Amino acid sequence: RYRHTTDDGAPYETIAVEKLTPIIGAEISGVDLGALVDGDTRSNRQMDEIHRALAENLVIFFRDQSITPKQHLAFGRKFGELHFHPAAPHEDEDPALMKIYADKNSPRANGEGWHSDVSCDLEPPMGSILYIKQCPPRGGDTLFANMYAAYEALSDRMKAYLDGLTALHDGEPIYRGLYANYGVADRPSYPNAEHPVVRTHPVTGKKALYVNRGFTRHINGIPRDESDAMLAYLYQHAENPLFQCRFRWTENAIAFWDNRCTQHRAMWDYWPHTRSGTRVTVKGERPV
Ligand code: AKG
Repeated sequence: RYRHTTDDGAPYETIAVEKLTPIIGAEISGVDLGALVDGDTRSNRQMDEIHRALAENLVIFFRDQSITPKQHLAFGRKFGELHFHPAAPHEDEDPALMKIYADKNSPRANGEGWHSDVSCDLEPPMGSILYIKQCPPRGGDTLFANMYAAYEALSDRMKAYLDGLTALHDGEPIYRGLYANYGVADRPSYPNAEHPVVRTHPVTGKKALYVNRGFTRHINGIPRDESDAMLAYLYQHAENPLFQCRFRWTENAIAFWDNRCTQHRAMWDYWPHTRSGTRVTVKGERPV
């Protein structure tokens, strides 16, 4: 049985942090992100506390934000260089502004299966900042899962088995189907990369399970049927609702998740309605 302990830590002073569950997710209030990025944030305690809230909760949410594409990009840059998606369509203003869009004519929607963003890149993104401007009347929630918790809940024998293993992550199966119909002008590339099955988060030093249904093809160095069985088990384990939260969007809400220790999936349960937004993605490091 998995026992999670939450350490609430010191109180926040410049933002309010309301946890969605004890295990993952928190809603942040008392911050105007547009004003925050336009101000001098180097000495800004709010930015430090947002960093801390992300590290503690893995995904954080902000409601009723009014930010321009420039401010969205600038907020992302506070956390590092921006990541450019290898295949997805982007807004005209900037190639780092990825479109998230589905309507009644869409053949597919983004992120319908559990994944960690672009884990097929050699240096997958550390975080993604999604700003949803148009919501369906209901539905279109996003689910997030804590991969530290998924790792910690494995048996000691399973942890020992996984120690040192790597897996191949491949973008092609997802991206070819998803973006083929978008009329992307540039020929998309479909990266692939090998990453440890269990990675250590560079900021918290904690171990997280790092295989996902979306991108992971096989575990290296073991027979294919063993890899298939092992991945099937790990996905089922990682998808336990115990490790999850579910965010119900409202217009102009923002979700900011850490891809290094979470997975997420979007619900496309709102057809024929439209859901639309943009994502800014922050570069990450090679997983170790
Ligand atoms: C992503 O941006 O990676 C998604 O999976 C889409 C999330 C969403 O639309 O809620």
